[in-house]
Amino acid sequence: MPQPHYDLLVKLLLIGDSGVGKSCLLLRFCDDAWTPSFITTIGIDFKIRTIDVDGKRVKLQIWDTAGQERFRTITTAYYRGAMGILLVFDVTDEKSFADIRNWYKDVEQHASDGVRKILVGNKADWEEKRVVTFEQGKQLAEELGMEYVETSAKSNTNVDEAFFKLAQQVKDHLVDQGITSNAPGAQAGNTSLSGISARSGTGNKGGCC
Ligand SMILES: Nc1nc2c(ncn2[C@@H]2O[C@H](COP(=O)(O)OP(=O)(O)OP(=O)(O)O)[C@@H](O)[C@H]2O)c(=O)[nH]1
Ligand SMILES: [Mg+2]
Repeated sequence: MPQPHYDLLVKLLLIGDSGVGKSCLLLRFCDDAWTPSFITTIGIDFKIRTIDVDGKRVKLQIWDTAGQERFRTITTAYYRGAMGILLVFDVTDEKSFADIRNWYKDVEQHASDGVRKILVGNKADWEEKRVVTFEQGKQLAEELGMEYVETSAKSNTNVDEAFFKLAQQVKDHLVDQGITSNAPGAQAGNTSLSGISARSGTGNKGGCC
């Protein structure tokens, strides 16, 4: 069997209200690209990027969900397989910030126990429209037991940091469980995390980078 080009496969999930910039964050992280046009995600999409974490090749399979309510049944089906979740709001949109509590409840209800989470306040470049302060974001993150990162997909600020921080947390958790590799051909019994499947899945659409 050919050797896989990674040590760990890590599945991440982007959730949050429609329009907060989830797809733009993923486009920036995987393709270093930006688009000002808003093409709402239909159902679910994914991209891939392999990064280095503490000398390990970590293949990130990042699922980008539709924020629109009408896709909720499809999107929540993907929570269970996620090892890390980015809860995203828009710092210029008060409602998207208030809705984080609902997204958090959805995570508690549908995601696996060992899942790692990070709160992301996006569109930090848009200072004149900002309605949520950094302190408010940080406070909510602390209350919900997460780290807080402010990003801008537009100006490419802290986008890598957000994904790297979460990947690091997931990797540390896997290593704590004694899982140093979950690539195909890794030792049997060394492939799952507290009910979180660490195996590769296939998307129904989407591209890779
Ligand atoms: N100023 C600014 N605009 C952004 C930023 N990120 C995204 N946008 C804009 O916000 C709009 C929505 O971005 P998307 O990434 O499509 O939003 P989404 O969260 O994926 O939305 P759904 O797919 O409907 O859930 C687009 O017009 C983007 O150009 C950012 O960092 N700064
Ligand atoms: Mg989208």
